[in-house]
Amino acid sequence: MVSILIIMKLSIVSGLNESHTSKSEILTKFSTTCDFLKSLNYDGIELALLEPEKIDTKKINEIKDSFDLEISALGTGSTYIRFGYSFGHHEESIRKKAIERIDAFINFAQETQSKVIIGLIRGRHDHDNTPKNEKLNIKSSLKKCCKLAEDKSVELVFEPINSFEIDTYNTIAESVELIKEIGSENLKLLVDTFHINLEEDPGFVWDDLKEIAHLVSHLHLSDCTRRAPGTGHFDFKAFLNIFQESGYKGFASLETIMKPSFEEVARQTVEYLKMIL
Ligand code: LER
Ligand code: MN
Repeated sequence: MVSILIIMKLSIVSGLNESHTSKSEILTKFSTTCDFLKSLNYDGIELALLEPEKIDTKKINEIKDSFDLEISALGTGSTYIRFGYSFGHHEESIRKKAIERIDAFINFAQETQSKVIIGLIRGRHDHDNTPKNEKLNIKSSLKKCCKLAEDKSVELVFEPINSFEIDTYNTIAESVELIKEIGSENLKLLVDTFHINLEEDPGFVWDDLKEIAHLVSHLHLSDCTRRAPGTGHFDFKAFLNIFQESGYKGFASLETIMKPSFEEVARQTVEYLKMIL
């Protein structure tokens, strides 16, 4: 099947509200969302989850396969936002919880042929920690997660996130250095246009992206306003062409404020990307 974008596969982030609804409601929501995305010729769906173990992966696979869709990646940031568990926390018990939660995501990813995003789960500087120690904790937690991912042949994708949201690994360069230092085949990079716009030097970013494109295995798209592509000034044509030219095989996944609605963002973005590509 040819992707709607021709140059790469497209997905969009959606939740399933699995912590607060029944198993059957989760599946209904997934099925309805897949049906809608298929009608727009999307190639996949990125799931932002909190408790993946509550979801029946066998049924999820049946549904996604019936629509010929992939689960492009799993967002894990709610683990930090809702539970407060993080890789960098000064308490070992909290770091252990964060790693256990990532293990649950790795299991889900293994069963559904997906990838696990490592973003906000790094956590923020806390009063009882030093920035140096926090980074050491993040590295050691990440190494443990890489081992879990290697054992299950799942890829982790590490996301540089802007410094308004998180205190460590805000830039692509710092993240690439970390990925190289850890040296796991199962640890790759995720680049998000929203964070690029805030953190990267506009004079060098296109050349820098060309240099690291081979390390990238997932992309997040949103404009500089965090709304749908085309609502701001980010150059999506230049960005996506860099990856296409580098032989990128992964997804470009829409991660925006879903206003005026999820459906409108999904629709408008397809129209916009088709127009510029
Ligand atoms: C997660 O993918 C991300 O981009 C963060 O900015 C979420 O707040
Ligand atoms: Mn992102």
